[in-house]
Parts: sequence; structure tokens; C-alpha cells
Amino acid sequence: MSVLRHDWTLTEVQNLYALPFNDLIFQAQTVHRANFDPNQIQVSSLLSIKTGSCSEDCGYCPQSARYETGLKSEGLMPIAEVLAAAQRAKEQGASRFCMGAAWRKPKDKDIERVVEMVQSVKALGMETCATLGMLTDEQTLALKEGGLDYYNHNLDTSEDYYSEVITTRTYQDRLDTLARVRNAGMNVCCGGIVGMGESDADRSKLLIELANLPKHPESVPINMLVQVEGTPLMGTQELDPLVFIRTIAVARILMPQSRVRLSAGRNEMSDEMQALCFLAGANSIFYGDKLLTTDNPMTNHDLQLFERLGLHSGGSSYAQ
Ligand code: SAM
Ligand code: DTB
Ligand code: SF4
Repeated sequence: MSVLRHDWTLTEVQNLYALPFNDLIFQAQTVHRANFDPNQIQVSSLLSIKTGSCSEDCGYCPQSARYETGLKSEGLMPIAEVLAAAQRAKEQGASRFCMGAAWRKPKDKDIERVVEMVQSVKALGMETCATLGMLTDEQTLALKEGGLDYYNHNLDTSEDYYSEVITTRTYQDRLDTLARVRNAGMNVCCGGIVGMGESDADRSKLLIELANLPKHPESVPINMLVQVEGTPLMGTQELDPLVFIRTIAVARILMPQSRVRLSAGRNEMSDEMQALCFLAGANSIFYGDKLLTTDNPMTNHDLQLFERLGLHSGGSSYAQ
């Protein structure tokens, strides 16, 4: 087991990024093997339980009401439909079901509905995750008491670059929600997006923010921007895929016992690139034909990829 540090400096992290690729991947794989079964991948499925018409201006997001993306908005989904989707995800092999809502923050009555969803999904024997925006203390406790296992809330990017991407809520708002979730005793799923035009230093600073939280998030999603027509970030210069793989490796080294999730953007990646991400220490994915509103690889394709790489699904939160 590796020592867990919460005092990473910018120079240290930039030095990791600057290593020769083979040296970086070797170091990440060494850390990975000291903490995890190297061939086991945790698999979660996503469902958008409330889609579009969001008041926020996140520059990457097809669900913001401010951008013309052609997305059809939908109100909060009936529980029976959520349950049917969770059942399908379970049959396809997912161990965790993550419910996402296009809200700045939920209303108290929304939380009651989500708690019912959580309880019915848990009754299927699945782990539950939700991503609903900013929470109050009371709402956080209601979700925890309702049995929610994970809460996803991303920092998205560095504090410096943040205002280039989002203006309707602050970085501190995000840190406050994360602290509430942590203090309530829920598992934290927190990561970011790369490929939004940020600098090398911004990527290092995002990873430092995550690693220097009082406790590492149990799950760290690293998303590659999915460029959606109509959003302000459409047309952003694409990130060098090798820099994406380096980001996974550095996340693995900084947060040795966290599940590093190869998240959005897999549909645009080759099988070989995904294999390198797993080698660099990614050990969870979103599985199922859709993310929230955009396409994910087909489940058959993922099953074949697992077979070709000798990977198996399993595991839950932290290193076992
Ligand atoms: N509305 C809630 C919020 O923003 O906190 C929860 C849902 S929101 C869609 C969850 C996360 O999805 C965002 O924080 C962002 O990191 C990620 N995301 C959204 N659109 C994306 C895109 N086009 N490419 C990559 N990641 C994206
Ligand atoms: C995360 O970090 N990525 C997921 C999940 N957490 C909620 C969402 C990705 C969304 C990609 C764009 C879409 O499908 O709408
Ligand atoms: Fe709304 Fe979340 Fe999309 Fe931002 S990321 S626009 S808060 S759904």
C-alpha cells in the first residue's frame, strides 16, 4: 500500500508530467499494482434522470438552457423508469448506478424523489451514485440517510481556468458541496474535464486540488471534453491523446488508492488509447451506450475490449 499524501506541490506534479512517457507509465503502473488488482475495472452506468433546461452556463455542457444544442429537455423521470434502467444496467454487468440531473441545485421535494429512486435501485443490489448540483447540509444528510453511496460533484478544472468555463457558480461553491458530502460520510466522486483549452499548469493544478483535499475522493473521473455543437467549447483545439494518458498516470500516482475513472470521451478514443489509459492506472469506466446525453461505446464493444485485454469487472470503492 502506498503512503497517501495531501501536500503535493506544483513543481513536483509538473516534474511528473515532464518525465519520459515510459518512466511515467512505469511509475504509475507500479503504484497501481501496489494498491489494486491491475486487471480489475469497476463499472458504473449513468442515467440522466432530469435532462436539459439547466440555468448554469458551463461552457462544455449540452444541457445548459443558454446554448442551442438541439437537446430535448425532460422533467424528473418517474421512479419506475429509473428502476427499469437500473435493472438493465445490472443485467449488462454494471455494479453501480449513477443518476444525473441537470440542476444548479435540487429543491427539497426533488431530494425526496431521488431518495425513493436510491432506495429502489439499492434494493436491486447495486451501489448508488447521484450528481444533482450544489447541496445544502439538510439535503446532503437526507441523501446519506436515504442510503446514497456516492455523490459526484466535479471541480472540472483549475481554480485559475475555472472562470473561463463557468461564471454562474464559484469554485468555492463546489468545494463547499464537496465538504458537505465528505462530512456526511458519503463516498466522494470528484474529478474534472481536460481538453477545454486549459494549460499544462491548469491540469497539474486540478490534480493537486483533488489530491490535497483532506481525504482523496474515492472515485476520480477524468473526462475528455466531448465537444457538442452549440456549446461555447465546440471547436476547442483537441488535446494531445498522450497528454490525456499522462493525466491519468499522474492522477494514479497522486491518489494511489482512488478509483481513477476513464470517463467521458471514450467513444472518441481508439481501443489502443483506452488500453494505455488502463496501463496508466485507470480502473473504472462508465459503461452503457449513453453517458448522460451523449454517446458512449456500445456495451458489446466494451465487453470485447475487456476480453481482448484480459480485464474483468468488479470492485467497489477504495483499494481492497
Ligand atoms: N448538474 C450537475 C452539476 O453540474 O453539478 C450534475 C450533472 S453534470 C452534467 C456532471 C458533470 O458532467 C460535469 O461536472 C462535467 O464534469 C461533466 N460533463 C458535462 N458535459 C460534459 C462534456 N461535454 N464533456 C465532458 N464532461 C462533461
Ligand atoms: C463525470 O465526471 N462524467 C459523467 C458523470 N460524472 C456524471 C458525465 C459526463 C457527461 C458527458 C456529456 C453528456 O453525456 O451529457
Ligand atoms: Fe447544468 Fe450541470 Fe450542465 Fe452545468 S454541467 S450546465 S450545472 S447540467
